[in-house]
Amino acid sequence: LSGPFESRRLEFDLFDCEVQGTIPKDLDGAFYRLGGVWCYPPRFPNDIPLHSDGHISRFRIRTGRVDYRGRFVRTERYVANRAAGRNLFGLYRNRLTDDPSVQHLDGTVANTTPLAFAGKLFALKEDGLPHVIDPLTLETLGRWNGAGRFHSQTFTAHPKRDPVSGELITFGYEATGPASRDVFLYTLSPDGEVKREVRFQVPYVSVMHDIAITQHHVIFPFGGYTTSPERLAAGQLHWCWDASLPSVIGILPRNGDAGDMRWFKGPLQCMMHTFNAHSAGDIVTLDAPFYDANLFPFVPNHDGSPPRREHAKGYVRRLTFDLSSRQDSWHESILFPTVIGDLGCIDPRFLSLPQRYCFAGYQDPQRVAESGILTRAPWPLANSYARFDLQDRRVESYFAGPDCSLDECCFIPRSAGAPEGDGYLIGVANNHARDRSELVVADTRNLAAGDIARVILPLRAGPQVHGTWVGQGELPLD
Ligand code: V55
Ligand code: FE
Repeated sequence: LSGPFESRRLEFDLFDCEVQGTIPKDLDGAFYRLGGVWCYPPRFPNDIPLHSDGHISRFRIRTGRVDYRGRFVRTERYVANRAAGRNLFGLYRNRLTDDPSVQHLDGTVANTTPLAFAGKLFALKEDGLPHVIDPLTLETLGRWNGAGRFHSQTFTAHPKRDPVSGELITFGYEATGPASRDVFLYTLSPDGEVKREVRFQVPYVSVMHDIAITQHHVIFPFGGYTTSPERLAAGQLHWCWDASLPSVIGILPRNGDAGDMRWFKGPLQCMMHTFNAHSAGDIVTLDAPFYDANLFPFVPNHDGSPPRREHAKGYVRRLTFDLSSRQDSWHESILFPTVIGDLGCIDPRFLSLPQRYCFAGYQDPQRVAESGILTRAPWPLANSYARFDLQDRRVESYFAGPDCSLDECCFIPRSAGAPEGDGYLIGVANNHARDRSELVVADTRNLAAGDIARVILPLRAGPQVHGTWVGQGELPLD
């Protein structure tokens, strides 16, 4: 990415940022964001953005005032590259393409999701173990392996916290090494101890980026992306897109073992993120923003032909599975005609339970002309956030204003006991005309009215793939 869409290698602190409008006085916590920046240029021109260096940032919000801080994650790769003054690491997840001097080091970039759990802050990336981050200074404290009880070599960027039990359901794929079919699933107790492990194998190796949980099941969707030991040995990119593969969704009872896994199959989609899921008897319902084709313009097709990003459209989809049937298919419907991106969220208090609302960023085609910069972007950037009401089938939306593209939104309940979806929607708007970042705060009671507050940085904030809100008391914030 270059020009208005490039990110910058900055680490900085800002206290008492300029605030336009009013931040609710009782909003007390921190918005953590994680993304990737190329600290040094890639070693090979065909390396992909998923391999850029992890950078974590936070907006600390309290009494209507905001401080910002951003830092690179000190991975082994970052430290080795800093010492060398160049990128010694080769293609994403192909260690055979690294400089031999670093092939024994941890190559993960820790660039995808910040997780607050069991009193700790983690930087996650699905090809390695979590990095523990100091929640105040954002220093990198080390890697986490569950006191030796987490045996997978990898840890997903999308673990799920059960709001009822407080447990974390997490997993690693390619758990025993690159291109392996092994997946290890874990349950962590609310205080962070590894309590349960289930090992199974997938029908084919694919990006298993996200899961969904219900009170009774864990759901594993994947499809299209694949790899092989042969690709790696040939010095190729880890991932390709093979349109001849099926979509696969595994469903495992939360108290089950590998033998209890049911594999469902369907026509190929690009199944990256999920919104939520719930179980009612034998019926499992999954809501997810799946795309109809490869969404990554940088992942080549299996036959070497270039990806065709324009074919990938995301929608709010509902998939239902009948576990009492012996069939291995599901029923699917598109709930709204709105084309969305797959970065979104739900009210976290309803994870694993029936939920009414889903939030997602999307590009409102009616307002693209207003935000002329978006027509020049390499893929459809969001200019709006939508709140989808799955019960009344209504959509409300927030528009970020001309010249702004939006990073992923994050929902904050108005209070602990507020109704579902009642609260604030926050996210970073990239103001391309002013070459700066603005944290926007909108009230879900009136998204169409625009934001109630905008936190103005004088330059661009650190990058974001995913973000998380951490309330006062969940982590030592000060
Ligand atoms: C995604 C992001 C990743 C990754 C795999 O958004 C999938 C999807 C930023 O890293 O490694
Ligand atoms: Fe993700």
